[in-house]
Amino acid sequence: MLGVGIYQRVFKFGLMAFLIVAASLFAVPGYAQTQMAEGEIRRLDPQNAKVTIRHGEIKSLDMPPMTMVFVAKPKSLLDGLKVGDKIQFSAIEENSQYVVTAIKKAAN
Ligand SMILES: [Cu+2]
Repeated sequence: MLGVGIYQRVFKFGLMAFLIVAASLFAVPGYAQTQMAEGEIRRLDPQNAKVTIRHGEIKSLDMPPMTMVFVAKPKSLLDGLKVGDKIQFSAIEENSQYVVTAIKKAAN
C-alpha cells in the first residue's frame, strides 16, 4: 500500500511539472500578442512595402510615441489599409530597419 502511495505522488509531481512547462510554452506567445502597439496609418507606400505609422509607446522596442516609417513584411500586411486607419501592430528591429510583422485594424 505504501508503494502505491509513493508512485502516485511521484506521478502527480511529474504531471504537475509537465503542466507547468506546457503552460509556460503557451504563455510566451500569448504574452507577445498582448504586446501589440497602438498606431494610426499616416502614409502608405505599398509598392515599396513602406508604411508611416504614428504610434504609441512600443515597449518591446523601448520606443516612445512618435511618427515613423516601417517596412511591412510581408507587404500584403498593408492590403485593405488606408490613411487614417487606427491599428494595432507588432514590430521588430531587423538589420537596423523597423519591420512590421502583424497589423490588425483597431475597433474605433
Ligand atoms: Cu518609433
